[in-house]
Amino acid sequence: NKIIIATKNKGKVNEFEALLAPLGYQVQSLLDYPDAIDVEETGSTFEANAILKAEAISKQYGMVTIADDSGLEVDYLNGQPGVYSARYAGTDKSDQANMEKVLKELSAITELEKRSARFICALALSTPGHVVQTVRGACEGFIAETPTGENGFGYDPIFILQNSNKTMAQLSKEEKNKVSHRSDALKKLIELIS
Ligand code: ITT
Repeated sequence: NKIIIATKNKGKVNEFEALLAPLGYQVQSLLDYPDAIDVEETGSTFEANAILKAEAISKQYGMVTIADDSGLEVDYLNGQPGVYSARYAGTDKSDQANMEKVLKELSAITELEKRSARFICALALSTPGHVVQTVRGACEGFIAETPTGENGFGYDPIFILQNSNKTMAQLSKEEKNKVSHRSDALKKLIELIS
């Protein structure tokens, strides 16, 4: 039961491994396939980009492939950074730089309610026969004023969970996997295929 996760993002790989291994899947990623083609994310939606990545990789290796396109939508920024979350501060910039840009753009907004945001995760499942299915998961919260916490990846240190006073980066791996946009989407995908 081998499955490729079409990502080079180690943070995503760790979460998929923790979620799928107990279900009996052997999880591989593009970190195991250095010759994988580099797919340009030209889509204007999370789903479109997930489909581009999943189809290309399932075609290249003839294997069942899941791709994850995800990001942060900030309401005050009209949904930005959205599909540009990975390259918000520039193509070669770090998670740190991306977070700093979001914090700077919200610096005038002091009320937490007005700093509402959500993480989105679209998953595309592509089988070699070329059937593609997509699902979407979400996780609601607010943008903190400063980064807090060491766990997770990406924008986790500035994302305060709804009904909580913790950032996503203050949750353990297990806690994040109970509430995240990624696990929400994956539950829907597993329901769809079982
Ligand atoms: P792949 O395309 O290889 O999967 P990527 O990191 O470029 O890797 P995306 O294009 O989907 O992935 O960009 C996702 C962006 O959203 C990136 O900046 C992540 O840090 C951020 N992100 C996604 N899921 C996240 C999570 O669970 N916690 C924090 N940030 C997250």
